[in-house]
Amino acid sequence: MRIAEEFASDVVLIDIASGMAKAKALDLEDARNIRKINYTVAGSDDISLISGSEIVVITAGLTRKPGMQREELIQKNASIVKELCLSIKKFSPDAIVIVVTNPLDLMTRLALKTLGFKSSKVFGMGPTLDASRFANLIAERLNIPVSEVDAVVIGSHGEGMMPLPNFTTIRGLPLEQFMDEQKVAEVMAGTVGRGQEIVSLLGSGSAFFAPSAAVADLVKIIFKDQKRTVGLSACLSGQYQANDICIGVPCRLGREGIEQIIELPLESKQAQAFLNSAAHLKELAEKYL
Ligand code: 2OP
Repeated sequence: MRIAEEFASDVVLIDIASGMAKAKALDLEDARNIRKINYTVAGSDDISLISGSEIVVITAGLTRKPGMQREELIQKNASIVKELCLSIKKFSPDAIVIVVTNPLDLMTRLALKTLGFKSSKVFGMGPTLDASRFANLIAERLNIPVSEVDAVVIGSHGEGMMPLPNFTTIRGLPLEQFMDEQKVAEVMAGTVGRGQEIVSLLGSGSAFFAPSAAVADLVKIIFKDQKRTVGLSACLSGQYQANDICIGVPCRLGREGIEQIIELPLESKQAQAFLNSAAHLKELAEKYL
């Protein structure tokens, strides 16, 4: 809905559950008169409808149940993502593909390998959401407008997530000037645990409003060629001393996808934590994918 409203563009929803995507498409189009926007949304279980898409967002897959880690979804979601990517390759070979399915970094790597597209055109939405959560918790704690916070999160979209207080600023000033170490540690932990907090409260399913805002923002950056720097799960080839894994890093994004991976000068403890997170992802990828 966010994408259709913002671009008044053609959106196609695909779901394997026959009727589900069609129902949502009808419901979304029923809102057009009230919203006074002439978008079109089609819904189907026939994936050939994505033919010629410029951007494909993969959200299909199981979500966590309370108490589960994202990585426990690996095998089931891998078969779903793989099958989808074979269809995307066939019907939309020029698309930019944004992966949302968990475990995010591993599914992004699997999508990239199955699609065989350039690594600049296949990436995961995760760190964008994580940074928004970090900013939200900081703003709440300091009682300031959330728009004044510029937050940075890297690492895996999982337990290896790394909110970076030393690269996070408020009106241009480092976070540490506004909070003591203890409070910084609390908002960092709150950020890492936010997805799980929502999963536990919901009881079934996982967060969707903030993830949808993050996806819509990425789509906007691409369509408008804004070249903004955002956190993405990108496939690394030497950056941050990591190879052949997808993991959260700041990227400049534009019409052609990732234009540049930004290498932050991490503190040595952070660099080590990042490498540990990357090594853990690689181990899982080699074991299961
Ligand atoms: C989250 O963090 C679903 O992984 C997603 O909420």
